[in-house]
Amino acid sequence: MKDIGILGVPMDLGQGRRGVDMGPSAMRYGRLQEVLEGLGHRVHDYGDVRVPVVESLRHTQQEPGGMGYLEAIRTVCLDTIAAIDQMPAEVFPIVLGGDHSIAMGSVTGASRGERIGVIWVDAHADFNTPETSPSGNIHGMPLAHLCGLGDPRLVHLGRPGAKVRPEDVVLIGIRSLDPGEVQLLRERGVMVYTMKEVDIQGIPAIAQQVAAKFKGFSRVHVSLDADVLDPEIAPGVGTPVPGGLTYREAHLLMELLADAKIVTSLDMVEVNPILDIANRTAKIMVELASSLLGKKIY
Ligand code: 5AB
Ligand code: MN
Ligand code: MN
Ligand code: MN
Repeated sequence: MKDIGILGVPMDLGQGRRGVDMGPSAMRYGRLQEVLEGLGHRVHDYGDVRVPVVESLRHTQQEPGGMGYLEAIRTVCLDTIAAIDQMPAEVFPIVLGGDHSIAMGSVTGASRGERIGVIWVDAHADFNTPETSPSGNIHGMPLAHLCGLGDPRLVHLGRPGAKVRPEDVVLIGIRSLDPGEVQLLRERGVMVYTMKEVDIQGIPAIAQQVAAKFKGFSRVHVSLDADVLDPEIAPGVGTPVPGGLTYREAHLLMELLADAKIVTSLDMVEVNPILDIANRTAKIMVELASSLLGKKIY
């Protein structure tokens, strides 16, 4: 039994598509709290971090997405850190996005100032810096900034310096990388399981390597981007890429991570209900959270 804290961060400033700000509502509507309580956990919902409405910021920039929203994103991430700090230290935070730029706040908050392992489950590596980014969208940059690369205003969030060591990061499900990301990931020695690796090795072997890597870590965070799933089963995302995890691969990964008992925090991001079909994507995310948090069928 765990104490779980749910926190919504309805952020849509890190990319150009409206609708991802409704992700927290969609996952709550998908009965996240009830499902986790059904597993025997104690769950408290801490509500949402306030995110400025994009129309209210239009004076800073015309185009949606992009670096013009950096200050606003920075403030939301700082508020996310503060909200997690309000949770007792033993609480397992589940942070609901919003686009993936929220992870600069959620991972920093969840680390509680300690060394933290990060399992980034995503079609993308989100390892761009403002210099390498082809789009300028900050949701493609959070992992690089957590590792200390990029714009200092996003690197030194909350406390100075990088929050994550590149060697403490594992990427799973990757199938879309920009050239600058490939170079940075290689340079920094980040462990990358592309979809090719998922196909060749299978989820069990990958989960076993991940569990071995993070054995003994006091903090391990899973950052789950809905677009890691195949768009056929999870259409409600802004940046779909074909050839993603199947329903069972995603569940098996969560089930094996649950068995390994290493994970101490989670975020679920990039669910866009406007692009979804009858809340299917949010529902799958809720089910995946339940697998990660110990759902047993037998
Ligand atoms: B997501 C792209 N690499 O930087 C970029 O959904 C896509 O949080 C980023 O993983 C996708 O714009 C960000 C082309
Ligand atoms: Mn992402
Ligand atoms: Mn993604
Ligand atoms: Mn996306």
